[in-house]
Amino acid sequence: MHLHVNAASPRWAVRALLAALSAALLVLTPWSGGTASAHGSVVDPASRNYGCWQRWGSDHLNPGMAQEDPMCYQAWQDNPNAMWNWNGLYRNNVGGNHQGQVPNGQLCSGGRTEGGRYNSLDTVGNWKKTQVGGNFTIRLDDQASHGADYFQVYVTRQGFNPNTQPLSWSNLELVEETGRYGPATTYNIPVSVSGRSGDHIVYTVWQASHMDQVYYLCSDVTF
Ligand SMILES: [Cu+2]
Repeated sequence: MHLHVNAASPRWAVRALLAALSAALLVLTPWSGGTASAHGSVVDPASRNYGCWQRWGSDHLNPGMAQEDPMCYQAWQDNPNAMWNWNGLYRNNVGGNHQGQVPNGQLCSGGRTEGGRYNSLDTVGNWKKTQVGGNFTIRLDDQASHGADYFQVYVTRQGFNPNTQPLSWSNLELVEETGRYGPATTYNIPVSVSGRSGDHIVYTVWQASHMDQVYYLCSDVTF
């Protein structure tokens, strides 16, 4: 009987070492999804964390990021997993109550979802922006082909300054609500807005169809 203890100890040590190694690999290895945990995000105009992953994912230890792209820099400092898991910014079981589940000032982190992994995306500042016209198309990649019950697209009101003001629901105007999209790996959502110039935030709510899973995605744009 006492042999069990002696025999088990080295095995546990090996298992612990292997677990530590694979955890380290998970943290160190950039990945774009394609696994069982794949979900999705708005890739154009890029969501905040997708953009930071796209620009810096292969070079995220570059100290030049602090100067060149300070908002991404603070995001990587806060939690690199916000970028490695760029496709995982969702809440489950929202019951359609988006404004109740996602408080003002926390819209870009989906209400500090996933244990706070995405909190850095709420940081107010000069995020890199994508140039768009009054008519543009949102492209959303859905690696797991969840489908959509609907998409709601909001744009900040003219006069709101995304570089200095935290984002609240009252700053947003609903400009598009779609019908159902069948499961696919990419969705295109045409949007038409008027009366906008300068810097804005496009806020996309993706109600997935496979279950009650909702994605809350901030994209920084300049009209
Ligand atoms: Cu998913």
